[in-house]
Amino acid sequence: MVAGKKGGKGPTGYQLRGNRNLERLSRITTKRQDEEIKRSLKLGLEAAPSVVDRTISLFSRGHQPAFAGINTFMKAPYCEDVRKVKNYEAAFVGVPFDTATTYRPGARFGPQAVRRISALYDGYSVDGAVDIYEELDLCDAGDVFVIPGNIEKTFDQVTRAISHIFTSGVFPIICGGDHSLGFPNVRGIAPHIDGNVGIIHIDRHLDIQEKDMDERMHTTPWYWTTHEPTTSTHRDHSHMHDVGLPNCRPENLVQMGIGGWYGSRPGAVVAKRRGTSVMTMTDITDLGPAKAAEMALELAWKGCKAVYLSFDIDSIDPGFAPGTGSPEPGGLLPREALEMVRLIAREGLCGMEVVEVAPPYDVNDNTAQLACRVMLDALGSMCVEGKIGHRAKVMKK
Ligand SMILES: [Mn+2]
Repeated sequence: MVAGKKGGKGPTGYQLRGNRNLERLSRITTKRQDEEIKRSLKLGLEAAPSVVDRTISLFSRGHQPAFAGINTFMKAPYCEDVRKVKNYEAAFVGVPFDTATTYRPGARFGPQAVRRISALYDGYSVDGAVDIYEELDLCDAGDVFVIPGNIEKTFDQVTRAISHIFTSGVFPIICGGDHSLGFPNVRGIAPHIDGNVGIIHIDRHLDIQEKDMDERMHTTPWYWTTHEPTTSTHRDHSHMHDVGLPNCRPENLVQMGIGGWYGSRPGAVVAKRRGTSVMTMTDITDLGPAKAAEMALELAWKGCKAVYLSFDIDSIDPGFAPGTGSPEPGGLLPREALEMVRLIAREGLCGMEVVEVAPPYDVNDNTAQLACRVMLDALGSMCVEGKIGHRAKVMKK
């Protein structure tokens, strides 16, 4: 029994997870924290004599205070020379692009908002029994140079950038930007995977129509990502070449949380024709988040070598996540969304994106904070399962 010495065992015999987790966390080294203190004192100078805690520096150079300092994601090192990204295990990368929104814009400010609120966190989670700060070499790779007003050039920039990170052996945590980015993001990863790639897409919207107002928009990523051969019987699009990435099969695209009254008409035809798995919000409430995640994993992983997670923040009810471009009431509760993300990430991911955070409509940074949590919960879950990071190296016997 790995229980804590005293606490956590009730009369019912139920062992509190919290106490079990405290035990696990106590065995993780504090190497990074110790290094940060040394570095802060070296770069930030010694504190005034009246400050009793001598680990505090004069100028803030580490995580504390959370409201101070220059924010990268989680105050991770800024990998300014992106050729050195290979020195890390995971990289946050911003894609500040919202030209492909069809209702209200603003998601170009998503990465900055997520960075800002991420300063609240230090990577330590009792519920998750994980210390990302110690267990994962994380950096902030900065933003991709997007071309405002030009969707196609931006797609090319994004694919090349994500491909650079992925082929450097680094897990990409992509922060949008609008959902059109799903296509160039996956295009940066899937060609480097020797086998099929499943996609778990959590969203209120299908986002699988061919075009929207004559262009590829944030309503179209999965049309261009999932493969449809020209042998298909349909002839209702102008191009006669294959569509999509050859190793992204529509049967491995699981679309979770779909519903509401906005923009589904054209995408529904494509989803039906290609045979994607459409799990409505009602399906999720019927199944419960755990069962829904289990089913999504089964469908996405079937015959695949890897799975990619695409999380649209508008999948969470706008009561909690108002800062988004196309809000749709009746979505997931934050607790449900985060539980599903943790369960999905547990099996490992080849990359992830969180998109559609539009800070101009946000309240108290709630939406940006939820986006940050989706990233952290996915990373934490993968660390615990040994899918990412170096847990074995930092666990004391
Ligand atoms: Mn959406």
